[in-house]
Amino acid sequence: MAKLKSAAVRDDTPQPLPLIDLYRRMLLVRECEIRLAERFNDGKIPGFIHLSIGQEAVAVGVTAAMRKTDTVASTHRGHGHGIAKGMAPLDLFHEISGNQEGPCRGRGGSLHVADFSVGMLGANGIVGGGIPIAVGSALAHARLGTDNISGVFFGDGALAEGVLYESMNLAALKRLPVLFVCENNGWSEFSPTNSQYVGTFEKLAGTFDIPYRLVDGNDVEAVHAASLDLVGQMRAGKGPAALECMTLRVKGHYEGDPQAYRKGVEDSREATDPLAAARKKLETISSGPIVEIETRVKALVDTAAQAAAVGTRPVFEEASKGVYA
Ligand SMILES: Cc1ncc(C[n+]2csc(CCOP(=O)(O)OP(=O)(O)O)c2C)c(N)n1
Ligand SMILES: [Mg+2]
Repeated sequence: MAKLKSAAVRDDTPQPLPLIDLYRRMLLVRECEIRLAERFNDGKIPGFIHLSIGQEAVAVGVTAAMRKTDTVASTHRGHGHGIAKGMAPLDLFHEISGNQEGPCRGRGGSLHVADFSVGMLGANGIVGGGIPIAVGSALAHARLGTDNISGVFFGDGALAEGVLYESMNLAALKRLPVLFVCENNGWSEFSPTNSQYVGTFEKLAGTFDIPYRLVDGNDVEAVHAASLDLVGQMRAGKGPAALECMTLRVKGHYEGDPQAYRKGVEDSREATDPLAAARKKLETISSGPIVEIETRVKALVDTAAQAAAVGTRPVFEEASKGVYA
């Protein structure tokens, strides 16, 4: 691999972010998704949406350890990853509404929303589909001689996908700066993941000699601290790393999922709301800034949702424009 450029610390290299800022970012994700659910239930959004409510600490804790020029690839549950990586709520809403103003001109929608301007390489409708994309992006970072890194979010359902193994192998072999982030919520669509996968992510990482960390995925500070640590090592040229975040999918697999399969099933996860937990901790310091932040975030999301509601609808004649290069 190309040698990294000299290790002078760039001034956009993330430092530990205070809890209040992490809370603001989680709230932005949560408010955007609450608004998306409302619009979906009003029939205003084409296709399906998969919400990450309850899992915000993973998206925020990880991306807060990244620069704008670092890249992330995502999953079918990708809105939070995009917002946390720096997408503007208005851009997200336009894209998911299928509007021309979206960063993919409305062609990506919820399942393939991408915004390269902030390093969001895309949500992905294929389980595990983002993983090799992140490895390719890490290869590009290395070939260009930068110390940018690449991250990929995937669910525990992707642990049963062969593409993960090939990607981890290649990243380890070439010492590529990829952070493999498993969002372990115990569910793979409508089935408990333990009915589909016999191993563990820890053992898998060990197979490829990839350093592995396990964190409480509902504790944003824990996710952030572990991510800063691993990303720092990756920037120093130490190759890929693996982070497993234990979390809870609060809602159904998709918005509107009746969840009959979940009835009477004891969820193995504690129902800890990452936002409530962060807020409780912040309140012990001072409650003034919290309320101010909540008011500002809600106003921002409201304004964005209203603007996207009157966005430009696609024109049929242009359907194939921008699709072929
Ligand atoms: C290759 C592939 N197989 C099956 C599906 C159908 N499918 C959609 S989501 C999902 C499970 C996802 O579980 P996980 O990866 O843990 O993510 P979570 O939904 O829990 O966030 C499946 C099997 C798919 N989209 N792609
Ligand atoms: Mg899952």
